Amino acid sequence: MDRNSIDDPIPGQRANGGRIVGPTSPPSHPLALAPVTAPPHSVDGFVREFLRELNTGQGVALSQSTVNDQYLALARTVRHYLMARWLETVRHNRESGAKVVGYLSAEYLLGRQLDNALMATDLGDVAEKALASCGLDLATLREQEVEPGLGNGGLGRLAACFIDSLATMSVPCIGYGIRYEYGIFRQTFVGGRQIEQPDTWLAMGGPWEFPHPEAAVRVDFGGYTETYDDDGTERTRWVPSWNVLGIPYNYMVPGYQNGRVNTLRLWSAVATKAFDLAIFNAGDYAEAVRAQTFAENITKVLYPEDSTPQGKELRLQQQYFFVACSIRDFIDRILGEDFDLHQLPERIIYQLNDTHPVIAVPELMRLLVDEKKFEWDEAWEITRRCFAYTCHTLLPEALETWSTDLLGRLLPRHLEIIYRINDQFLTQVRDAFPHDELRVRRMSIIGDYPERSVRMAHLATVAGSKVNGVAALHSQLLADKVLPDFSALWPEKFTNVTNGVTPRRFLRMANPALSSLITDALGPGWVTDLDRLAELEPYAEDAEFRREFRAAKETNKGRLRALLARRDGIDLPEGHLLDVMVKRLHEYKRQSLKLLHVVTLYDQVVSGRVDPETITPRTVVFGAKAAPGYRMAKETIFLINQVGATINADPRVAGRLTVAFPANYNVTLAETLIPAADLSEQISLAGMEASGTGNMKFALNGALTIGTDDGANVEIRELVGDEHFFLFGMLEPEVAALNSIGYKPSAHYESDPDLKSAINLISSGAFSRGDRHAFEPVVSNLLYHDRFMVLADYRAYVDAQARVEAKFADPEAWTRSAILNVARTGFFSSDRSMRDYLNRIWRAAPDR
Ligand code: NBG
Repeated sequence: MDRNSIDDPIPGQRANGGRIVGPTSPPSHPLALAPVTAPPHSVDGFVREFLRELNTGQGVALSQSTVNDQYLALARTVRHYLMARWLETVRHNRESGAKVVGYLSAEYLLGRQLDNALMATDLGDVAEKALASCGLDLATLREQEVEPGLGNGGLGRLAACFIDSLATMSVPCIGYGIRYEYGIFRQTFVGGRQIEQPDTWLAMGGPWEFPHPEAAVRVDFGGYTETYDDDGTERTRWVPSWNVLGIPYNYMVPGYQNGRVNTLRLWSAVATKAFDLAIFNAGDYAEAVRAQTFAENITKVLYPEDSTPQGKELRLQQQYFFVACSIRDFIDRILGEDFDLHQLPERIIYQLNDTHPVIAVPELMRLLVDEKKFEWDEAWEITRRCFAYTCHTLLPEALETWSTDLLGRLLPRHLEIIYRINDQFLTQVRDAFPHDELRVRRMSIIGDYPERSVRMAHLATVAGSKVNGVAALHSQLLADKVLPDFSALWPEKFTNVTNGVTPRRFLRMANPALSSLITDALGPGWVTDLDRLAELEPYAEDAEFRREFRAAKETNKGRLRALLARRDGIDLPEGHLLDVMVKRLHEYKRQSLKLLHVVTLYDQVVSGRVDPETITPRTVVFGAKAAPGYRMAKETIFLINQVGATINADPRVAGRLTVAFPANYNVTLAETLIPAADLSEQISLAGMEASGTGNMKFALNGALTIGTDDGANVEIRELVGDEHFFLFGMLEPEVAALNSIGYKPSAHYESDPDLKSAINLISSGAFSRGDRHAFEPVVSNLLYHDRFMVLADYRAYVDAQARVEAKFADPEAWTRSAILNVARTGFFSSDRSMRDYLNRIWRAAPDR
């Protein structure tokens, strides 16, 4: 694989650290001590900055500018206000020597940046007035921003919430990740089926990023290893066969009105040699640029699988690429040559966000042993203290493995290091559990079946100083069922940190109506101290407050109605129970259970069993992307769309039942959708959803949850109380028991007339213009396979929905419960999650 030769990078560029050659002390000037000052917070000051950006940045006059020019100028203007704080934060970090959290994540689902930056700087009103004085509308400019969708779902969004919280809590943190040129695909529907389109988020300019090509880092791949004599010591070195450059792009991560701006550093791959002039001159243009195309593929596109890795070589390249860059960045550029790496664990803790960055473990070992010439044991001691691992799943198919063939071809030295780590580890296992070779095989980092491969979760668990799950139930199941041998060997290694969400984006910013109601009652402090929401409890008994709370919900429904009309041409009825299920499409999450409920409601009316006048008017909203290669998920989307189209066109249920499935659910849509919801659907099969974080966002915005005893639902219910949560379905031990005796879905179909009738209606062609086979894959999957026990929980679910309707009929009781949901879920702030990580795992502290 001789795509690139091992040349020095572009002349004038230094791969390792990009330090500038020149005088030993950095340039200075008295005026540079305060390098940039924030522009004045006045409307006039803002106008001046904005016009300057428009003129000198975009090169246009206001009168000639396009909306995109105006958006870009506005973004850069707001950026100026953060700049001084950013530079100051970086300087302070360097000088204080405080321990840094290096959050390693292949995904960051950031959401739009403009509003967040306006909120962090408290410039929303100033910007609005300033723009208005120029004849411009902030809301219109805001709509121009394409959100950076550099993640698939919960895992990537969690990373974004965490870095927000760390900045707000003044904890030094660098988020490290990948700058995908194309993020999560844009979903559209054609004939009810999902079509994926590339996400061209950078097409109109990226005003929030700061590229630093001069600080490029070289990353090697391929080749072989050899031993050599190093003054009497035998050492190994890696002789790679090709390489690429990683260019850092920095993004600001502003704390909430606290003067701190942390950094998110995303890496982009380019070729070490732009093209081969000799080949070009000889006339083969395609061949001349091949190396470049090849290198740039590494960060071209985000893999769209959520929770089900495909084991593709390019993905391993992505993973190694970004962690190799990130470790180099910290050791060579931030710490520098003089730093004694024995002290590394005092300066950084790398948090591994799932197994995607785990190849960082052998990479740090390689750096210490091969390059810095540390003894193996010493290097291992340092490495172990520098990493901690978060597991985000319970699905066995989601645990990443890499075939040793592939890994050895791409990273031969890393594979050797992994083997040696494994040898030492298995010796330890044999010492602790003599004569138990079965256990040794189960625990080995190297698996043999179905092919010889590296089990990344095992490597992470062996290397990590701590291993955590993401909700109480998940951490328990992780220790008991996913990694039981490891928790038996190292019980103290395992811990829980329940996920959280940032109250800034998902309450303060997304729900201005409820936010101001809360601020009127409690003052503004809750935004950074969400436990204070508890003080809302007494207001649940206050009729006037309840009225205002309902009014806020109505306002939010109005905003959603306007958005969906504009965005999707969807006409959302008024006065309905707004029932929302938004998350990735996955069988274990059971969108098909929600769908069976919808079909049942419809069936009851059209069959004449129920008088439509007696049912609770309800609008069911779905939002979900399916991985492009996940057939069952895509068939489910098709079914939902066809059922929705039929129901929405049927006069017999008009005004009573509506289904809306806006395409391309993303963070931006979530911000309008979640605050409008009455009912939050969290209906995964118990024991399958590690945590869920949407569930937290809904509760904090005053929706009631209908949910199973799964993931963080368990903790939500414990906190809000049984009367304010609609629990249904089997518990995890019941699921396990049913699995062990053998589950027969068809028995439920036969014994429950409503279920039978609903499934028959789907198979009858009623939703497919008479085509009885249109939904065959979904129907037969439910009847004969049903791995996630949809049919087993159907009856309990439909009954729980009847309880929902009974309660919704009493608006005062419903509102009381909704207020208590808000008041009792302050625990789910990601600030609290970060405190838990700091205390239980990182042993680092805020740096004020
Ligand atoms: C997801 C889980 C969710 C959880 C998020 C964040 C993966 C691998 N896991 O339940 O499915 O909320 O991680 O922890 O994407």
